[in-house]
Amino acid sequence: MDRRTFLAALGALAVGAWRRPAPRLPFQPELNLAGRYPFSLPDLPYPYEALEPAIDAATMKVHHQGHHAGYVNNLNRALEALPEWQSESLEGLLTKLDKLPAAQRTAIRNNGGGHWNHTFFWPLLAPKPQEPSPALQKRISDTFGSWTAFRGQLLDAGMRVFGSGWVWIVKTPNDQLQITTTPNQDNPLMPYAEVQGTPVLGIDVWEHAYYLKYQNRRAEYLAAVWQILNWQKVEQLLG
Ligand code: MN3
Repeated sequence: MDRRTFLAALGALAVGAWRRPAPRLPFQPELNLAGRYPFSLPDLPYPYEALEPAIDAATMKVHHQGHHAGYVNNLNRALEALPEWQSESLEGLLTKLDKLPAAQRTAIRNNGGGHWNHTFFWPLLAPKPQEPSPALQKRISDTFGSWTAFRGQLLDAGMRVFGSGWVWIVKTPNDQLQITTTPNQDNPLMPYAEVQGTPVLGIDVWEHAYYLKYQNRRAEYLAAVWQILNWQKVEQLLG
């Protein structure tokens, strides 16, 4: 090896050692909703009664102050034991769940998912009914056949969730829109999700989201939620 080849090889080695590859993720979520540890309960973007009659004030209050607050507290408790993970964003934690210590993984999956999902959900509901813009209607119709077909597919998917879970519209890493569902507090950011990607719409279909007003009538709840979806927010998330 002559001196020039040797120096080039040495240089390559040094560059290789210096540029440590970043951990590989399935995708980079284009959202940073919830900040970092210690996480806190965000205010609702409207008063508890603002979504009546579709969703009653009593349901909104217990859902926010009871359920959502519980996820935040339990998430913080799980992270107390993991100082090396406390600087991660919530999206970072959820996309890397499989890298977390097994002892805290389930708590962070359930409660981190719960905090993220509800923080995402609240602004997707609008106190004043909204018409989707022509551009959004076209984008949705191009993917799902028509606006009416899309409504049918979304609400059917919500009805088919067995037990507790969520129905989503996801923008996949290759920019396709897809309807998908997750059990419990899982979401499409997680490595366990059937369809991974950036959510642009999510609807809570846990009984706690509707039982006080609708009891077991999930179809009525979903039809009411459809009336108050914040299409401007969806369009903004679609980018
Ligand atoms: Mn909920």
